[in-house]
Amino acid sequence: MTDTVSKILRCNAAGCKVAQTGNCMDGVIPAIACRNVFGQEEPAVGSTISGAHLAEDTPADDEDELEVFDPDRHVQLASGSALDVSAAQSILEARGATVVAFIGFKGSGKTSLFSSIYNLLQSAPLSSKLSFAGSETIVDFEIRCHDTRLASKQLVPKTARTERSSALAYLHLRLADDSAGGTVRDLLFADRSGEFFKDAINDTQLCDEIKELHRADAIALLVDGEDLADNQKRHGALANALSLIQVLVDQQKLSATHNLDVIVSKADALASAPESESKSAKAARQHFERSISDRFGAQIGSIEFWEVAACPKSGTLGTGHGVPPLVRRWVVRKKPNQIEVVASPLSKNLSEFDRFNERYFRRQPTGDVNV
Ligand SMILES: Nc1nc2c(ncn2[C@@H]2O[C@H](COP(=O)(O)OP(=O)(O)O)[C@@H](O)[C@H]2O)c(=O)[nH]1
Ligand SMILES: [Mg+2]
Repeated sequence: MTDTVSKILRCNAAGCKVAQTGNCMDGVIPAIACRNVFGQEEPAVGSTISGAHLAEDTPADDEDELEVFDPDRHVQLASGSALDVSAAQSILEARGATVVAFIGFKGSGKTSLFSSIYNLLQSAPLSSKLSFAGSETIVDFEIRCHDTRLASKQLVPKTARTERSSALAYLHLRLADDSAGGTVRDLLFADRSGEFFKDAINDTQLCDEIKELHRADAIALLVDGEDLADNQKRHGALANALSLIQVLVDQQKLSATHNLDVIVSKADALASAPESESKSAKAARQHFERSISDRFGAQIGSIEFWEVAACPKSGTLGTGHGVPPLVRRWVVRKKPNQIEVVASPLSKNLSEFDRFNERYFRRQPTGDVNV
């Protein structure tokens, strides 16, 4: 054994176990790229303890020693948690991605919508063309989707609430576009608590904190279809959505460079409303859409109107009603400075798992990685 000097990864963030595991708590890859992580030189005895390894207060018994990360032999796995701004930025810089920023009030269906995309991809490609090719945030998707599944033993599907305190978080999905020779498309969904948007209407200074809008390729404004179907709540819901757009336009957070998608969620609630309510809902919705186009058409780059039922609780609409065409629209809405990564055509006669493996690591038949 010889005395060597090795670098131990440390982190300034409380609770981060990078020193023990080598993995950044925020999922930044490589961990040293995280702004909180730094390497500390430390004399170490022997040559096997190194890299992102044991902290001083960790029992250093030989069996627990961690190997140095070797890019030729090891695959760096993401922690699977939601990404912070710097981790999302790393994906944008490394691969390019379509950024979709979700806005709308609490309970309008933001989290359910992008979680449903992940859920739909579990069983089949979207519109038979867009298939799952990986995600850096699988753990967070699973947490958000759990209550919509039978395993949760919930009587009706629910979506885990986005906590008021939680800051801006990004969820990541990678899709293989079979209509474009298997081109890999990365999507980043910016999610934050709906209460924040309510506060922003009354305190316009808060708009400066909604930084995700600046870089977004699409801004998805969710309007609660359940409120729309309800005579008591309808006008308040539509007026609040209009106020949110107005505030964002006034504060120059929404402008001619943006694509705004106004999405009525929970279409199942509208479809199953009694006829009298559904007639008034339809008329109010048409008026609302006209008002948006008339008032903001000249100030916002493009405005489109959509309807989805990400997670229907009643009626005949299937799970994810209206979601696949919306995703397709997002996928092609990329700002021009992004990097296109073309995957090798997928081999035929492979299992879905092998096809995923092939897409994710994009291995050629020789085993070379061609990214
Ligand atoms: N009926 C119905 N409820 C939905 C649908 N999508 C979401 N929800 C429910 O609406 C509630 C709020 O959704 P959530 O995504 O958390 O809203 P967020 O606060 O905007 O993120 C949850 O209980 C969801 O289960 C839908 O398509 N139909
Ligand atoms: Mg939410």
